[in-house]
Amino acid sequence: NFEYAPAPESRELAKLQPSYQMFVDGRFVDGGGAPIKTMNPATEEVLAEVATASSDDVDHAVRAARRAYERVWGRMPGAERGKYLFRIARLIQERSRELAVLESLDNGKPIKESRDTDIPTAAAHFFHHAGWADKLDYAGYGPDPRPVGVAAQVIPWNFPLLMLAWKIAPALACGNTVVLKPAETTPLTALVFADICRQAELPPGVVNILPGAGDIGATLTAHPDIDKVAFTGSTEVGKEITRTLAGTGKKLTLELGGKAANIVFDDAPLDQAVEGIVNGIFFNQGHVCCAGSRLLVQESVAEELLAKLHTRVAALRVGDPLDKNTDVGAINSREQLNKIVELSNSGDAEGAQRWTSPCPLPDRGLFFAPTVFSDVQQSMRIAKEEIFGPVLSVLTFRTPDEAIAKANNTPYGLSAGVWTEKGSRILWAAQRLRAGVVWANTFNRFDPTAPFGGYRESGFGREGGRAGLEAYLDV
Ligand code: TXE
Repeated sequence: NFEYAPAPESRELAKLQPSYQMFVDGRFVDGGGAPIKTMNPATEEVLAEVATASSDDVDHAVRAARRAYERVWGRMPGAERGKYLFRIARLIQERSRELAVLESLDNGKPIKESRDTDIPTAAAHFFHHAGWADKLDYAGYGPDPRPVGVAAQVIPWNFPLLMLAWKIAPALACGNTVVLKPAETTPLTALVFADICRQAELPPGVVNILPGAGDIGATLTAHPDIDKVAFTGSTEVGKEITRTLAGTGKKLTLELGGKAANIVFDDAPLDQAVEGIVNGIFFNQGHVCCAGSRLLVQESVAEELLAKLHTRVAALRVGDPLDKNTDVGAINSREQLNKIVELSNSGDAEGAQRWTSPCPLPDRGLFFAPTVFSDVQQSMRIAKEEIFGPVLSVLTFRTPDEAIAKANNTPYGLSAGVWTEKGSRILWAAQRLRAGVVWANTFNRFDPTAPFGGYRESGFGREGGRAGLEAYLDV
């Protein structure tokens, strides 16, 4: 183990405030709920106190969003809305350093990921959707598509600003107004985003940000004056929201859990595949709905691949999220760490072979060493359940048909990866894999032009690109 203390200048770079208010109707206000303390998972120290909403605040925010929709935003010409979105995109870029440091402090993710992925991709989503705002007639959903109205959006803690961008950018481009609830452990960048909306002079009520726990998410999504609900989070809560909304006529899209297969065929370039496997499961500590958490490798190359994988994973640097050289940061919460520990222990109990990276870990904070389980059977919990941590389960197959059968043997259907030199095999596999996203010879690539979303218990609806607009339009 090694001693670890975060660099003191990080708080300045993140412009960290001792307390944060919520954002309703264009103003920062105190909430009626009990304030929550958000912490730095790398040290378990409190970062800031954050106001939370009460049920009355939810009602107030939904009314503000309704007024803004009816009086201003829903009637504004698309070209005008687009200008606001472009402005927001540029402000995210201008404040990217502050946002990246704040995201890494609040979430625990490595700074190189928040700097190179989360924040730039969030800006890219606003740029992309700014371009749609005056071209909705060309979206392919018929002439003169209308906005849906007021959207309730609930997001998780794994990509706090990026999930916000995936939700808010298309909603606003299509003329809807929103009330968004960030996750209770990562509310900070959403509140900086609120400040960006203020800086962009977005009309009051178009975007409202209400921090709070799950009960506020439930109150918000069930509010009678909400027209559309967009949720990213656990499959369990997704099912609960589906039951609550049944019969209400509200539009719903869900982006839930996954247990993606990353399939390596015997003709794959193995060194390249190793990089993709590592990125697939250790990116963002494995807190990724589309993480390549099941490695399916063809038997004839399994031994060679596993040896290469161990060497590569042993070289990953785990620790200080604000160190530019860190590859794997902190686990976001103690609750999540406990879940990872519990599921990993079930792997031992069910007879899988655990290999743990020999990397040193910081002496405090929430960390989990990169772990690879081999000899995994399909019946084991670590092959079936979403671990949402830096833990890879390795299974083998003999024939391509067996690979597809094993990959599809899951109630989820969000993503999959295929590693092969044969183009025809990529197309063959993509046709058969029941996954909303199939990556070929790469993994975890995100682009605002590409629709993202799942099948089955991974949810429904798409985010990104032309397909993502459908959720926010009435045709
Ligand atoms: O999710 P929750 P949690 C998976 C992952 C993880 C597990 C639990 O396996 O280990 O879920 O994570 C809000 N009505 N994913 O407990 O509870 C909540 O406040 C409305 C995969 O963090 O689903 C937060 O804002 N909202 C996933 C958001 O829902 C409710 C990302 C997500 O929290 C609510 C996160 C309710 N009844 C976890 N209850 C992915 N798809 O990437 C809670 N919330």
